[in-house]
Amino acid sequence: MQKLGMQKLGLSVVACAAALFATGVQADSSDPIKVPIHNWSSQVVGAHIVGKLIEKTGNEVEYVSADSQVVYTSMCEGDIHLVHEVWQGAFGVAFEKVVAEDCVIDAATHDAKTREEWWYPEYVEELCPGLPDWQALNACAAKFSTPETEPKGRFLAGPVDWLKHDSERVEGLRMDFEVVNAGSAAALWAELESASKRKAPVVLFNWTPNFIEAIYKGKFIEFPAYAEGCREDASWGVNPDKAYDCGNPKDGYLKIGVWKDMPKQWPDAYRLVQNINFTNLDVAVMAKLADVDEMEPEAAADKWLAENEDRWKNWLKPTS
Ligand code: TMO
Repeated sequence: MQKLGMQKLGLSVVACAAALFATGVQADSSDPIKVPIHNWSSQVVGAHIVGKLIEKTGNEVEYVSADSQVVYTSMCEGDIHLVHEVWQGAFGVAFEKVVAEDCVIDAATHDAKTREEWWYPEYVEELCPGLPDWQALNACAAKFSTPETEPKGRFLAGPVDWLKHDSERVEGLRMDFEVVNAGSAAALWAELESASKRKAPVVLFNWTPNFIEAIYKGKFIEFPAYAEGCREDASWGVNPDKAYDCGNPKDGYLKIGVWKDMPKQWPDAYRLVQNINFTNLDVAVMAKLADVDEMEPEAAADKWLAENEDRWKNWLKPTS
């Protein structure tokens, strides 16, 4: 359904671009800046923070529900104008491809350092000695089995559009696990809560910064260290015949990407966007406001803005 929406959007943007050529552009355009809404909470809250700041530059914002992989193609085509949470682990490949094609600008790097990886709550260590090492996990794979995956262990992955290549990794490292995708982030947290109450073995996808670390003790699985080449080059790593025989980046970047014509079409908004800089705490707080405090995204964004006025006022100052 989201993909269909994207195609329709593509058409209207072609018309829009044609009109733009005809008139020429000097001041910030009156067209709205299109900001995607994805399927994890810090992003949804942060999109409204970024959107509200853009509005302070006198521009309009339109929020568009978007698949978190397809969005890079959409941004390349000018259908979407800004992605403010580009996680290296999940989206680095898609993002770097469109940057290399010169249709997307790598506009800013947040201070936040990110990690996205298989994760378990602390009590699982008693059931499976040797954790967080991946081989120790694999040695007790059967303990993680469910009727669906028996006799293999279940790895509960995120929604498919986060494209974590978990099945490729299971194959690359010859693990006795089967990947089951959760339908939503909320489904991951519900499963974690239920397993924790029963002290049942569970290994699932998690990331940092996130609100989870404020509520649960736990650790990421340590796979063979990520390195350039592991994802593309089969000969790299412990399995000479398969790619993805490594973990995700541990100190991954969090970036902001924008459509190549944003600096021309919305120069004031672009100046602001280059100054936006979220820390680990910011991203964790955005997730917490939504997932723990159960605030609506707009109200959560207002709260964050009220508590960080000194910072964003500086981001809005024109640089001379
Ligand atoms: C992109 N994500 C933070 C959900 O891993």
